[in-house]
Amino acid sequence: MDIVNDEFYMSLALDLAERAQGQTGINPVVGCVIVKDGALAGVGTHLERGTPHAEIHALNMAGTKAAGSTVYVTLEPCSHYGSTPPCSERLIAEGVKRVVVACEDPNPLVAGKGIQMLRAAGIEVVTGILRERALRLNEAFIKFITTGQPFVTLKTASTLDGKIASKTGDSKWISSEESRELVHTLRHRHQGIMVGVSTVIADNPSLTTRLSVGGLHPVRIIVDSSLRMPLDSHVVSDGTAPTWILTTEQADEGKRTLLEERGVQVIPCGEGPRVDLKAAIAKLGQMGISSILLEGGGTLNGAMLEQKLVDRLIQFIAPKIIGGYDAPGNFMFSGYEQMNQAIVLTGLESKRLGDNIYITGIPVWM
Ligand code: AOF
Ligand code: ZN
Repeated sequence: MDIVNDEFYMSLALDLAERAQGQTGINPVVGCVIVKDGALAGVGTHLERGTPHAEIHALNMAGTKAAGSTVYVTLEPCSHYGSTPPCSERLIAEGVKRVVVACEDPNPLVAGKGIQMLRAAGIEVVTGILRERALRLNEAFIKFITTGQPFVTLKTASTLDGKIASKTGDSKWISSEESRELVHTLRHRHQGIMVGVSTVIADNPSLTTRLSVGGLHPVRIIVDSSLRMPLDSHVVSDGTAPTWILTTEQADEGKRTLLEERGVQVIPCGEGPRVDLKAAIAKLGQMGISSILLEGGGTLNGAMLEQKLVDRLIQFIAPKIIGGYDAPGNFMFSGYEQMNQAIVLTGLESKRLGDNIYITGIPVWM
């Protein structure tokens, strides 16, 4: 890569932040690069909630070279006392000359105050360098810190005719190996993974992250209105990751006790007969889940879409046609009458993964 302008160092800071995606909990991912006299002097990334921010690691590495340096940081330096003292204060104390910021911090405790503090101390501050990439990287944090609600990514894999299984229920495999690998990266990067109990009954999935380099398991969140969860399913019995069941006030007390005895957390959401999905999502936010990977089936996907609870959609499309009038589709709901009522996606991105097409976009909710 050629050194042309500020983007050269900011893209490194963004790479550092990107590699930590999934490990900072409800905190943002942030990267920082310090440049002194035209050479790298320090790098840092925020690793885990409750531990030092990116700027602190980079400043510690730069040592006395911090004075008079340019600091590249992917998120506005903080101005508040949280688990750690404000990064802006430290940058001022170190005597840095210039701070280049990709995007502002939407946290109401910061929201421009960090930049103000730096400018008031006579530091030159430039903002908006690679801003779009920085915003995309922290889309879940941005939603969570401003609304208290988790960011929901709906992920699905279907044939060209929109089926997620054959008419007999066979689904192994629709998508390519490359697509299935990417799913594990997505699991690592989300705090929760959500499916319906029908998926557990049909496939007995473990819903864990399996990457050659290891990875973090999301909390397994199962929507199960009438506690049909089999006690011998992997998610109940394998102890690999926490399992939470979303159910209703009508749920059978005896079955609830059996699940709780096995370490499963049972969370009533609404009177019933079905789980109140809006209430469930709000509750998951209160429980500290800031991002959810929704892996369907079709009925849960459809219900989540119908209730406008999806923030991003990712679909893998395989060049296969399976047919079947009753074969399940990826979005099952009663549907709209007019094409102008259709759910529309913006910000489309696509690429090929093996012989699959990966497509992602953001549903526009009106
Ligand atoms: C930065 N650099 O690397 C991060 C920032 O709980 P605390 O004390 O870690 O504070 C978390 C808040 O600090 C978080 O919501 C966001 O506003 C900011 N995160 N800021 O300057 C960093 N991780
Ligand atoms: Zn900070």
